[in-house]
Amino acid sequence: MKKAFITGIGGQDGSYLAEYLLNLGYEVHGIVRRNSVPEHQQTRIDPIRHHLHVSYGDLLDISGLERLLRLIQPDEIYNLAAQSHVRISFDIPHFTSQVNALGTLNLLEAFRNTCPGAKFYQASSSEMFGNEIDEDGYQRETTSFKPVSPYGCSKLFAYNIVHNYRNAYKLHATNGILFNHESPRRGINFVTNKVAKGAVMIKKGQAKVLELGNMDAVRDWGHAKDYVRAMHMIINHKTADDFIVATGQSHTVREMTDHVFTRLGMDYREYVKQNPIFLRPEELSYLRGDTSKFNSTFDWKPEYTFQQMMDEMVDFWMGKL
Ligand code: NAP
Ligand code: F7E
Repeated sequence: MKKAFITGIGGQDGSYLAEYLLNLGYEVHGIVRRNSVPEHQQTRIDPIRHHLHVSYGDLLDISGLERLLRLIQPDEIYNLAAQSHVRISFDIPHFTSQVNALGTLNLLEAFRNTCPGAKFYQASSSEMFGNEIDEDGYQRETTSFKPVSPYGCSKLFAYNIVHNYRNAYKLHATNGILFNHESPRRGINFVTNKVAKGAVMIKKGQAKVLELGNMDAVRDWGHAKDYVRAMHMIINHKTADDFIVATGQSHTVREMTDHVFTRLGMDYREYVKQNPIFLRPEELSYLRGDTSKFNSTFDWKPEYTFQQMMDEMVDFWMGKL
């Protein structure tokens, strides 16, 4: 039985990945942070909690990471933990950098010192590209990185240190450069789930308006469930490498909002207002990923279209609220 160790197991991706690996027959371990309100912290993994081995841990606590990895001796390590909200990274840049950058270094050190034969996956991000776009309108593995947020800068450090550890210490350390991916499990302060929940609240008479930031931003949105399958493929590739995972199709925030409100029989222009509080000091305007390298290496097809994914989120809130 293979053993996996997942940081961020209680997050959107961590919960889907844990389910996916359990179904493949893995023994799945993970860490969650100590929280003063523990009853809400593990809701995404509650249904599978009794199949998992969950310990308290923190990317900032290297001694705890070393102790766990020495004990577990995992075959695969997935580093999904992060302060993952881009706008909030402008409010807490030091913390974001410590967790996302130095936290990754801590985990790499623990990996190198305790179980160097394992494989390592780093949750890298399209946010590292900033506003760099190739002439044909896509970002790919060769596009240069010019991040425009503390989050993007912290993720670029992590991406680079993974390369460094791969080359310097001959470790199987990989980067998945994932574009935005969503689901009903997405935090509700990310734009897709905020719009899905907000529109359903208006439909049900529980709210009157929805306040958003920049509706002209363009994103390449896929489904988290599809993307965790990609993570497993990347970490198990015969050589450690870096891959873009995206859909290759992009939409504006406005188009996404229009789709959600139209599905609920409403016109978004009657309910959506801009509030500058949701604008960013520097914005990443446009993302569209070229997955040629990934698709020519792996047999991967997304199960969800953009529309199906948004509809699933709307249906989730219709049932829940
Ligand atoms: P998420 O829902 O925010 O989950 C992040 C998880 O990390 C949470 O469970 C969080 O726990 C945990 N965490 C935060 N700080 C930690 C620390 N210091 N030590 C241990 N755990 C910590 O994010 P996600 O959407 O699943 O994304 C997973 C990873 O992929 C992240 O690294 C993210 O930056 C990256 N990524 C995401 C996307 C995307 O579109 N979703 C795209 C590219 C890359 P708490 O609940 O205690 O905060
Ligand atoms: O914003 C705009 C906002 O916060 C998407 C993370 O998973 O993907 C995610 O980062 C767009 C931006 O995601 C609101 O300005 C408008 O242009 O949903 P988001 P993100 O910043 O793209 C990357 C790949 C990651 O790696 C990150 O971890 O939507 N937008 N109005 C808004 N965004 C939010 N959050 N709230 C609004 O009201």
